[in-house]
Amino acid sequence: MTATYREQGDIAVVTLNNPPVNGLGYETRKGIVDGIQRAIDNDAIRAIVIIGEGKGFSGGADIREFNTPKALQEPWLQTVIRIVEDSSKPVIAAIHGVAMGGGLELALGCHYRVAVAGAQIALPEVKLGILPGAGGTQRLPRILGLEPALNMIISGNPVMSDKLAGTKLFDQMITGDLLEGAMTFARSVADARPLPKVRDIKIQYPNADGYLQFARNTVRAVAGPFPAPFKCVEAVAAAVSKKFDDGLKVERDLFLELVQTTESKALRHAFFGERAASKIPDVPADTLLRAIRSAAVIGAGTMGGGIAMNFANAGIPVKVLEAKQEALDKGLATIRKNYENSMRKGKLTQEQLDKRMGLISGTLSYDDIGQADIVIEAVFEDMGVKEAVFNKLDHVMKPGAILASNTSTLDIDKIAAFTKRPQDVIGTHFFSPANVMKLLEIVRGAKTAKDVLATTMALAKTIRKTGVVSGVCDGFIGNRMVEQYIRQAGFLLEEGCLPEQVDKAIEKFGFAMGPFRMSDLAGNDIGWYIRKRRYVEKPDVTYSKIADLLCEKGRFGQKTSAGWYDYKSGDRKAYPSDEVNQMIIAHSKDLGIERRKISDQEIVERLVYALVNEGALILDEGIALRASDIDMVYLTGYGFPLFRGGPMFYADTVGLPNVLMSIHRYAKGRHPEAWIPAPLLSKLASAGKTFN
Ligand code: 3H9
Repeated sequence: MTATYREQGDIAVVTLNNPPVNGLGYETRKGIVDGIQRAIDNDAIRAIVIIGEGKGFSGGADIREFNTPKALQEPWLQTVIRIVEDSSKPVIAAIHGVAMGGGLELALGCHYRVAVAGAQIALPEVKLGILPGAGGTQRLPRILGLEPALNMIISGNPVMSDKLAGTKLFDQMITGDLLEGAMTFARSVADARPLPKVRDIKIQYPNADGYLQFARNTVRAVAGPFPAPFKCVEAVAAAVSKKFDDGLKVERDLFLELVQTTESKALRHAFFGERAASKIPDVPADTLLRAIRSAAVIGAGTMGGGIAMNFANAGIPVKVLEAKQEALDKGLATIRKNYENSMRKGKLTQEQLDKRMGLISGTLSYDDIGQADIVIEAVFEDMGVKEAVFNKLDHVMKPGAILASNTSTLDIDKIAAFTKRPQDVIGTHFFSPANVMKLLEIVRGAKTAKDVLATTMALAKTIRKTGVVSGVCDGFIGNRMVEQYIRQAGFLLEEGCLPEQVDKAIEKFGFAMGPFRMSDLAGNDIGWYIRKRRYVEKPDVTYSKIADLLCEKGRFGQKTSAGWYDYKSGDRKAYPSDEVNQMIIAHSKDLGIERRKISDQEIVERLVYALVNEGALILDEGIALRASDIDMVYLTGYGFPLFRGGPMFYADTVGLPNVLMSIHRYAKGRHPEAWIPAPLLSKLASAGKTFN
């Protein structure tokens, strides 16, 4: 049973018991209704307490049920709450841990609410692309007031119960045992009539219309492609202007509309995708972890410094090793400068800065790092250099230390073979800037021990990253796919596009930055270096040589004030470059290509479907464990638009047969070799299935 009923003297206790977060799924909703009915039917019962088992009161509607018939199966949440509110005996919500979404809405339907300190109170629906659909937009403004309620609903952010003590939301704060306190409170109100109902409270707010108009304008400016925030304002406006039941109807209609939107489905996909990514089928959840109490980073460059900051931010002492004092000093100074920038922006206090800098120390000697629980190398991307580092690490690191490489493309198994302890070697591929970007690709070598993998996954959470496991292949998940994307971007230039057109088209699709602006930011020389190695190893792979010509001119991007675009000093804005555009046109001519006008749709499809097709190969080969892992890589590391849910989810929404048809069409173009449909894509498309 996911909601149980019991009687303790004259009080009935309905306990929500639907792990992990007491989601209000069909069975639980039914259990609540049954419990209320039994309590009403028993004359000996004077009041009813609803309480949550485990972590909290309730995390809200069971989002796994959304878009399934169960979600709307009666009693749906609005019905449950009406039954609670109409109960002839007082119902008291006893809150701890979390009361979120439908959980808070249920509590708002109760006649009284008591809580312990430290509970997270929120209506976070907007973060899932929906709005509170069980009275939250109507009741919260009544009980908390228009402004604080609207802020909570639009932001979705939790407020701690102690902060809300003293508002009408809580009738009593309980210290000590919650159930005991709630029952004592229940007895104290058992005979009070009439029963207080939040629905009966009048919203008092002078010039509410003016305030709501201000809210609409603000939300419109910041919500981007997401429809939910604006609809939240509309629902709250109905609470102000309409009778309670009419307001509920407005809320319900808007909820049902939003729950069907692709934006909401994408957000829910990302929510579950993030949690799914931490589960590795052959690594049990109770695997004993290695303790990570100290860390070391080899290399104080941009990457090494950013990685070290992650440890310091999480309170873990970290030693940074460099070969030369000058480089070490420079690296540590950059770290300090980054923290000072955060402090200037008000994100960090002086005390926090001092504490974090106090956790970071520099060294020139490998002997100093031997006792670290984990060491991450972030040295130059060259197998010879890696070999030297791992030989050294094998020699100095204590037994059981995790030896990690931040390589973005090199073979982790080869790196592991430089040591006598390949089971302790793993890839931790951070994304630049490493102290900011959410993604951490965790590369599992053939011999990586399960506890090393589980510990590294847990570490990702500690340092607030989204950890995604990748198998070993050239480029792992993210860069292997992006290579196909960049490859298409190059072909598009040869066939008729200019960098600005490609960037604008894909940015309009929702990418944070197009491929050419991105490449200018990262440094075109990095790709050049990788291509020189890659295409020697794979001479059959076709690619546009324009990027090489660009680098031969020394146009490495923002750092040289010239790349695919021109840059002015002190300004990161990209200005189209006549020189580059002429070079592109001349290159097409040299290749005998008659340039043509290419539509934005073709640009977007070629870039995105190139990702999808490679993603399908990666999935089929088992490099990624699940399609949503690939989506998480792209959402958290490559600026793929969140409202589209990641490349694989996006392909699902377009329809795999449609994606396949386009791939066949592009295969008739100049580069059929780049458009060989992945067998998994063909298989799923013909079976009418999806990746996710
Ligand atoms: C709603 O209520 C709509 C109503 O207004 C109207 C209805 C008509 N359902 O985050 P964690 C799972 S919309 C199902 O790692 P934490 C999660 O997938 C809902 N499952 O834990 C994971 O499963 P697994 C509004 C859920 O302690 C496990 O719980 N509510 C739900 O760090 C642990 O999750 C929200 O948006 C759910 N509602 O944080 C709340 N929530 O172990 C969303 C979680 O299999 N949830 N799971 O991977 C949260 O913000 C956090 O999960 C919470 C716990 C703070 C509750």
